[in-house]
Amino acid sequence: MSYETIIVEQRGAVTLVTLNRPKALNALNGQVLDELLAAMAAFDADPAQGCAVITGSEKAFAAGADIKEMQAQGFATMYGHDFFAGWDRFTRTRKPIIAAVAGYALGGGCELAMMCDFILAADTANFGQPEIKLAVSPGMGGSQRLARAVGKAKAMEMCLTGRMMDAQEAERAGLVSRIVPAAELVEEAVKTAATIAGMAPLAVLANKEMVNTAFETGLAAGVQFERRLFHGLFGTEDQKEGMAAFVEKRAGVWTGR
Ligand code: CO8
Repeated sequence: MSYETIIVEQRGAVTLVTLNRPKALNALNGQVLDELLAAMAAFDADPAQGCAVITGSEKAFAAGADIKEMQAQGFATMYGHDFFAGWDRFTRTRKPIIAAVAGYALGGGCELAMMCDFILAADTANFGQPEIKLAVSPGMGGSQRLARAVGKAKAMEMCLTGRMMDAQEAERAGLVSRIVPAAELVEEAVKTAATIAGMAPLAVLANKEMVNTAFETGLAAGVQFERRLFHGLFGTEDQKEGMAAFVEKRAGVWTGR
């Protein structure tokens, strides 16, 4: 499939998706959503692909949902069409997705980064939920995911004032996993994704699913869920191979079964 607002490349077992609306600082409109959903569905369905990276430009990961597209909308169309509900499908991608963020990740851009499984930030990254300045609010999960990621105080201040958080503050607050120099961001993200793609595929799915469950459930139920998935992995060929390879001091060779 050919895309107009994103560029999709395969680097070995890594799918690299670059948001590509430079004139609008990668603002997320309906076409970006449709194309990202199609790209993620193809990625998830391709057994040769193990991990994805989503990135933007040096200046902007994405400067938000497309304000020009939303400007004329009213309650009836927004509510009637459940505007932005499509993004929930993005979060149901089963294989891991890394957000590689340089420059602005604002509004929907910050929300998209937080919908990915973790964020690698360039030292130039700036995160924010400035929707209140437009007399609206986050609408793609930002108030919920930011509060879970950085806690109430910072999330509340950012949503109420629109203040941006730079990469250093974001790392201290736990919003991003690591900061890397901007010039190395995509290369480092692809390298990290390749490491993940080199793991046993069912173990990758299980690890992603159990960490995500931590945000959906209480501790006892989450621990139980983890243990059951852990037990389940002992039904895979790759568990036998992984433990045999350790004992025999060699690298494991995965079948995905
Ligand atoms: N939507 C549409 N176009 C945008 C957006 C955007 N979010 N951001 C930037 N652009 C466009 C600008 O309009 C401009 O276009 P043009 O050249 O045609 O005038 C171009 O990108 C370049 O932008 P600037 O000239 O403003 O570039 P600067 O370097 O001066 O500033 C900023 C960069 C600070 C990032 C600035 O562009 C900015 O503040 N952008 C808007 C940030 C923002 O408010 N984002 C939140 C949007 S709302 C949202 O994401 C979720 C809403 C949830 C609604 C819930 C509904 C259910």
